[in-house]
Amino acid sequence: MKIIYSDAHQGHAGAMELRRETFVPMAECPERMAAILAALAGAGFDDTLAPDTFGLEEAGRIHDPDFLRFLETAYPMWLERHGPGTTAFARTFGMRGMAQKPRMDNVDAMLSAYTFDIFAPIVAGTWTAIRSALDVALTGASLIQAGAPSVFSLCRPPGHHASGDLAGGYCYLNNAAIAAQNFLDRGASRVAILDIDYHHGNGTQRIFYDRDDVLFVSLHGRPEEEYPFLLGYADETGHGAGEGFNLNLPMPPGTRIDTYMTAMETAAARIAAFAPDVLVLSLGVDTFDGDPVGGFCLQTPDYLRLGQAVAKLGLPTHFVMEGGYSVAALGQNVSNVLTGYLQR
Ligand code: SP5
Ligand code: ZN
Repeated sequence: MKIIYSDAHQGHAGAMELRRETFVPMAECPERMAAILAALAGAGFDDTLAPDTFGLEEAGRIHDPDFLRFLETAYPMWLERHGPGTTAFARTFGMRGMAQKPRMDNVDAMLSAYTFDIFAPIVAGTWTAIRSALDVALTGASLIQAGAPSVFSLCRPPGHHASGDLAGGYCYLNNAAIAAQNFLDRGASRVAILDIDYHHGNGTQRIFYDRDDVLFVSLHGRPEEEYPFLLGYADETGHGAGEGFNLNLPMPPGTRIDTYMTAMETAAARIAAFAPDVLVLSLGVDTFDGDPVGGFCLQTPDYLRLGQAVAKLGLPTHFVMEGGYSVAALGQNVSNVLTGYLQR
């Protein structure tokens, strides 16, 4: 399996996030990628490929043009307004009930309009990293389109919390959604996205909620107690033409592999019935027992079983990296998913 990867994410570093009452280095850090690459190399995955360079047209199929302009210009505008040595953040968020078009010359207004939480920090290298993750995702999609049975796009930053015009949850562009749309634009009729990150993929859900050409299935910590709190309930099943094409499988804190595999079987049955041309797998391993952000209890060998369950679907599979924050274990966990997949 080819691994698509670029070092160009590394400048998205030093970004801070709020934990309790202090700012701490963001859990979503560059060291995650080094840990994954090391574990993959150790497991014999040595077919690593640098991404091709794409423009923003493919991203524009999913994201709003002003939102893209915001991501590109936010940091230089922030520097000019607030000075160096700082992380750009929103101080307010959208206020329901009145139209709020941000002035595109006001970075604070843009941050307020185009981010939905306090987990979308922007530093000097953020835009370059966002662009590289886009290239990594689209290069993977091209390889599947050219006939590869499976590809791993090792994207950073992740994407599944981002929607058409909102960044949040460490996510800026929705890499998996852009890849899924790219498959459709290049001739696929139906694409399924299976999201196994610990958190609900609220961005991906929102992007495809009204559509029947993309099935979105998500396994995650239930929103009663887990981020993103407002979405991820089982009764969110799609809208209009998309009714029945969104499947949420929320699970309680402390979920272990037996419960998780039961949900995987439900997901697999729905995906098989949809009969997609291709599967995009939003791969988060923050379901791991020792993950500092997630709240499930999956063990490292369990990830082999997840990979095997994905392989059983028998579909061309585009793995797209999402979350996973236990730097000590996440490499082996990711590697186990891919190894389990190839074992079938
Ligand atoms: C892509 C992805 O995994 N984004 C996750 C964003 C979650 N941010 C919220 C962090 C909340 C931290 N709570 C710590 C709970 C400790 N169990
Ligand atoms: Zn997550």
